[in-house]
Amino acid sequence: MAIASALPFPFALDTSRVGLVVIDMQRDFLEPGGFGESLGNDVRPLQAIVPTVATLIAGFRQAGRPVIHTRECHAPDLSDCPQPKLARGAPGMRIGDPGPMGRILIRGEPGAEIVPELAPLPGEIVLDKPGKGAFHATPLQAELRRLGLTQLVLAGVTTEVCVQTTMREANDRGYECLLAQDATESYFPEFKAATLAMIRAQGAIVGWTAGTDAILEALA
Ligand code: TIU
Repeated sequence: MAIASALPFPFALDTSRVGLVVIDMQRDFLEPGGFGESLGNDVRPLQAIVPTVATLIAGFRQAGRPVIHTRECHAPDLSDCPQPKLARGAPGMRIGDPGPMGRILIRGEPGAEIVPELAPLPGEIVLDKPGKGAFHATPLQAELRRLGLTQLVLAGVTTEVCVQTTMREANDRGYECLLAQDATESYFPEFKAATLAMIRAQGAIVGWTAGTDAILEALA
């Protein structure tokens, strides 16, 4: 079923080969005291998309299509965190430092968990990733092959960092990528707008964008 409203041109959704990838909807990015705020950001705009992301996830579950969740986080001993990444952020609020939601961006800490409204169901794939892209140093590619997916709908945060990086990684690996434009957000509205524009430019150079309602209508 085609999504006629997709940009830059209709997206031919293959309901038997599409899966949803929800990027980093973690407390560390959405709640005060986490990694996102430690980088100097106002986290409130990101909280606003939670209901839309929940609707998108529910639609994929309803259709019996895979939902894959990612979490950006690091091993407790920081062995998977490059030194330059470690050195960024406000001193005392860097990766691995103690915060109100546990050690910042560390696997297993409360802040690294996905927000409760979007909690993965038992059996859904949850990938912990040390980078911005979800393919780097994770089994994502193997999981997509195992599931027989050729198309990915992407959602989550932040649009121009982990979502766009993952979308570019997937596009280079041959996946057709559709970004759910109202189920993603940035700390910088102008960066989100630019990301949507650059994805669609040059005849879908990175992929397509569409609204959650249109995606779910095509999936149903
Ligand atoms: N800082 C920022 O915009 N994003 C990140 O660091 N990670 C994700 O986007 N998940």
